[in-house]
Amino acid sequence: MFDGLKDKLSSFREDVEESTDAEEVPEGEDAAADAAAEPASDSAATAAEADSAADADGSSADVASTEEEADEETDGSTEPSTFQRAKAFATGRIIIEEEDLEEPLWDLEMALLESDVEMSVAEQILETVRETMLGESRKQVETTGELVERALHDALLDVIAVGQFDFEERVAEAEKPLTIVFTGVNGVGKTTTIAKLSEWLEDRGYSSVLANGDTYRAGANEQIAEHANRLDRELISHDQGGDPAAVIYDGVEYARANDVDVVLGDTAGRLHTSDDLMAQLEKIDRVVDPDMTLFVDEAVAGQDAVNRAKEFNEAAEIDGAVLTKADADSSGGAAISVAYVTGKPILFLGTGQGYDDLTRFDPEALVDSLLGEE
Ligand SMILES: Nc1nc2c(ncn2[C@@H]2O[C@H](COP(=O)(O)OP(=O)(O)OP(=O)(O)O)[C@@H](O)[C@H]2O)c(=O)[nH]1
Ligand SMILES: [Mg+2]
Repeated sequence: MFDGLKDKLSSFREDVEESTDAEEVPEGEDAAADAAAEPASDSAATAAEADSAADADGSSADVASTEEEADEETDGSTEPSTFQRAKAFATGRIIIEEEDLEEPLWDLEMALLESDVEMSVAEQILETVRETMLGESRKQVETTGELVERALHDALLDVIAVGQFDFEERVAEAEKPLTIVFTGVNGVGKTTTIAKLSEWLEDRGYSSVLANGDTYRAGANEQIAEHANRLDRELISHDQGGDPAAVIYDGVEYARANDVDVVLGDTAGRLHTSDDLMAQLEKIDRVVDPDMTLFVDEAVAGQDAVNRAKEFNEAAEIDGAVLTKADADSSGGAAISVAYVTGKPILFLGTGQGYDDLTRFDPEALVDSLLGEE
């Protein structure tokens, strides 16, 4: 999952390390040359100065004076503390200039865009990375690699975690029945997600009923009935051509009468531009007033999925999103962008065709995996 993006983020880390290393060597040599050229009464001290300047990042004067103090303090003692701390400070000290970042940041932006990260999201990530790296560049004893890692971690988490809430807690606290309606374009995995979520709820002790608001597509009743049979769930459906709002309403009535916790309302695939079908969604909203409307799309659709999430949210407000087929997605662009662009969280990832292939979306875990070693 998201392997392409993982590789690109790891190249960014290498790029920054390389470009700052390249910076440090000539600066160190310059400083050493300067130090050597200085008139000095004690040539040994000058050599030490030059050495430590070459080790560090060009700030020869500071380092040398710290080292001299340190030498005095450590004389006759096994305590390495001050000198070693000073040395760690000198070598761990990172000065990252804007120009060191220019090229790696440009490459990072290209990599994000190639991975289908939405433009405004990529820009936001870049801004956070730049601010973190320049603003705190003088932080002690942190290697360039660690600094890049932290900058990327914070930048990604900032955009990915927008609007996150704990879905399970929301279900636990909601007045029952809780009604959830699923929307999205054709074939993205709405019906499959409903079946998976019904199983997910069952595993956590919540009963659910399926209501087939897809009265549009031929074969939709049969398809969802197969899931209901396999999972042994009740299905409420009307004939093809019926009113989807009426079906979901009946689902809610059934749940009330039978103490069922959650109503999962399916709908036909539609484009946000199909006026008739969008009017149906409005009617569902009016008649049923669902507690949650979840937008479903495929992670593999990348930028298209991001645009559709935005358009659906504008046409008929959503509360969250489910990204399916994440198992087949290497770009990760939709997973990174949807929450930032819509202001609504991704709640689940579909990770396969089995009923158990539904994973709670955890922004922190996603960032860790994107920045992971393997
Ligand atoms: N690999 C993979 N396939 C999935 C996933 N979710 C759904 N699918 C497959 O995607 C196809 C379409 O799924 P459906 O659930 O029928 O999609 P839909 O949105 O209900 O489609 P319409 O009702 O026609 O709009 C099926 O073959 C599913 O098995 C997923 O997370 N991973
Ligand atoms: Mg369907």
